[in-house]
Amino acid sequence: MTGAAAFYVTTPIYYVNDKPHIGHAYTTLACDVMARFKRLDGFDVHFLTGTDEHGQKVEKSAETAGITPQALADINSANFRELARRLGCSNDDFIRTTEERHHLACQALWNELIRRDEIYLGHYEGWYSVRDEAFYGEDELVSGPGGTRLAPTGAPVEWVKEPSYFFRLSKWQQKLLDWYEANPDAVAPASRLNEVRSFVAGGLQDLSVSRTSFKWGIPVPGDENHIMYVWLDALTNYMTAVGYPDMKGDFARFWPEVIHVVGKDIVRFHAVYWPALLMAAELPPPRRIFAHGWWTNEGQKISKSVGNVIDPLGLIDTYGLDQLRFFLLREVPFGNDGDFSHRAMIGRMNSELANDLGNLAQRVLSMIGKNCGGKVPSPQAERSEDDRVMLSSADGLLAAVRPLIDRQAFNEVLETIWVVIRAANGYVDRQAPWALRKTDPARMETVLYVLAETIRAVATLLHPFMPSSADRMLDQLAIAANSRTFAFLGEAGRLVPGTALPTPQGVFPRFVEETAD
Ligand code: ME8
Repeated sequence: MTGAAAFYVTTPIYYVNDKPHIGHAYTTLACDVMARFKRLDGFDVHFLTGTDEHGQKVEKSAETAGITPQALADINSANFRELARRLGCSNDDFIRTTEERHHLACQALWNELIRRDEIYLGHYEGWYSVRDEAFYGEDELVSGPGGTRLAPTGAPVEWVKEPSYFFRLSKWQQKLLDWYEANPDAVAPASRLNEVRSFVAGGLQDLSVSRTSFKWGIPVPGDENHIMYVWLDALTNYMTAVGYPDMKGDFARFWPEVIHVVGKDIVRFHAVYWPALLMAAELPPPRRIFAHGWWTNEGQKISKSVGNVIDPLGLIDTYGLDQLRFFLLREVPFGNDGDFSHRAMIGRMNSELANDLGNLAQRVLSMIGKNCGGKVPSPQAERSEDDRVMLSSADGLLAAVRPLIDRQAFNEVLETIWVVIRAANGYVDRQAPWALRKTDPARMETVLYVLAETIRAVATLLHPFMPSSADRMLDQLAIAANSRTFAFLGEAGRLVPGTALPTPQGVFPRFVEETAD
């Protein structure tokens, strides 16, 4: 279409056995920030999220709830779709694995693997965890209470014995090791790459890819007693959504320029099984898989049984959407584990949003309102060293943050922007434009112009993280809706002196905790 470079970003598709929580919101938000950033940077973007609706786990949950798996899937899929909307996500598509387009894609991939003799019929006997929807080797199990056996994740396992189709995963061991070697950025962060690499180097068994002991899934073409292993089904969604098995159109446009963002719990499926399946079908593996860390709640593992699941919608109601988006990506380096606490949330809101950014915008814009007749100030041609340093650090932001976004270093992007915000507050204090008003009004206009330009750069680059707050800041600078992309940063989109500005309004109020009387 446009000739712009393609960028495809995906979230995991979430199981519909449960309601969405903060962990799901986190992954989806991170992908939204990337999608928005790349769109503003001129890329041809496709952003996908959705739901994983098949498998034994969903079948069992539906049974417990006394409804059909399809009914359970309909209810919970709608919850995940609504979550993405409430999070302000800009996803281009929302896939459900119960859709016809997905059945077609899975069956096409299956047939292709059969045709290439990458799948064969055998017999599976071993351990399976329904909660993880994963097979485990004897040597991977850990002992649980009362001498029971558990999966390494702590999930219960059961002994399964049934006919099964197998994917020749073992055959791809060296090819995978070669792929990691040749593409050192394909699996990130490095700690996850090492984990995956040593798993593969330790030897791979063929992977059981069909089940006969339950029904809720996509039938194996030509052998309908079997349904496809839910992970084979689920992983294929990333191709379904760009039109596979049609290899022209969106597939040609976006594949393999894709980054799969996942939690660290499912890195093996994405960084071992998925590239092997693709290579076996002679399709290129994804460009990158990034596995982020795990959130705990006030220091405790989040779990339904503990009853400490955090509802992201409740957090939006309490703190505001942009505040939540900011906090989650600011608080911990993406890739590390993080702890959610109300104290930390309020701390970030008050120090960084209200004090640093809110105050900067508020005091600069209200000085412009009062002292420049509510118009963009007119700078003098002559600039001091302090002016030049300030403006060039604002102008240099895009180049500084681009490589950080490409490494999914969201907290570093925000820190880089905050360095400029803090510098701008220091510049205001040093230049004291309120004093210049009397002594040197022309100089005051220059200082306020430099600051207005700095706010423009900061708001434009914060847009992917906090879209509506950034828009409100850009509204206050009277910047046209179509002049807010990164192409307008710096000289290309300088504010025009004399442009009338609306009355300034605070964007980031302090959060005041209600005290119990
Ligand atoms: O695994 N902290 O779905 P799922 C951070 N259907 N992220 C968390 C989290 C936490 N405490 N809890 C969940 C599945 N997540 C499969 C995926 S993809 C082809 C199939 C996030 O509903 C994180 O992204 O169990 C994790 O990988 C995902 O939710 C698991 O979602």
